[in-house]
Parts: sequence; structure tokens; C-alpha cells
Amino acid sequence: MLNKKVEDICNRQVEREGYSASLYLAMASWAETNGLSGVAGWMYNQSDEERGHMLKFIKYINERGGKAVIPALKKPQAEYKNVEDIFKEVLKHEEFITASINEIVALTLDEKDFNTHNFLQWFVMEQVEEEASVRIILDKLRLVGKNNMYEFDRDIVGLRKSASNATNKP
Ligand code: OFO
Repeated sequence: MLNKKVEDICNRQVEREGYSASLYLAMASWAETNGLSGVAGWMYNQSDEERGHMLKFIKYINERGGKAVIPALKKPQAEYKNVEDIFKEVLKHEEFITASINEIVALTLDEKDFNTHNFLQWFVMEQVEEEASVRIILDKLRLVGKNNMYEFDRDIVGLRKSASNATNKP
């Protein structure tokens, strides 16, 4: 049975994962309406993954005798300067999510909730992978510069998370 503190912080994460899904949908929509179908595809995919993360938390909370609360989500930013601006925002957001997951991990140790601690290990690894994949994209963006967005948009299709981490999936 989840204690109230752990249940509440897991519900906070339901909201944060849901917001991640919305944020990446907003970015997908921006990219799609700016002729960047490769970037849009990456963002749609990422949004689906985030919904998967939210579902993992919802199901875990309910399975452990808590009650998952489906939150209202704040409206994500709709306009962006350019693709680099978008991916810088993605990295900032993922770093925030990593810190958020780490806070839950720390609480589970304080509360001696080793089941939830174990459940969270998948997310700890996922965050390493997500941050790394966005940093690779930002490096590539710096290399291509602003003038070769056509090529970048085509290449990003191959820049999904590395195959070596393919087992770390929801
Ligand atoms: Fe982007 O990993 Fe969940 O939020």
C-alpha cells in the first residue's frame, strides 16, 4: 500500500508526464505548420512516449492501493523561434523531469518504500537516455547551422534513441 506522501508525489508526476506529452504535441504542431515534417514526427513520437510514462504512473498508483488523479494541464507554449529554440526547451524540460524523478527516488528511500523505489528505476534509466538523445540533436543542429534545415529535418528521422537502449521501453 502506498503511503500518502508517496502517492501524492507520484500523482504530481502523473501531471508532469501529461504536461510533457502536451508540450511535445504543441512543438509537433509548430513544426508541422512550419514545413518541418521530420521534426514534427520526432515530436509526435516523443509525445506518445510521454503519454506512456503518464500511464505507467497511473497504473502503478492504482495497483498499489492509491488513487491516480487525472489532472488539468496548463497550456503549453505554441510559438517558437526556430528548431534550436525548440530542442533547447526540450532539454531544459527533460532536465526538470530528471530532477523530479530523482526527488521521488529520494522520498522512497526516506519512506523505506522499496517497491516504488524499484518501479522508478526504469524512469531513472529513461531520463539518461532522453537527455542524451536531445543533446545529440542539439550538437547536430550546431553543426548544420541555420541554413541547412532541410537536411536536418530529413536526418532527424534517424536520430531516435539509440538501438542499444531499445529494451528500455514502456
Ligand atoms: Fe521525457 O520522459 Fe517522461 O517526461
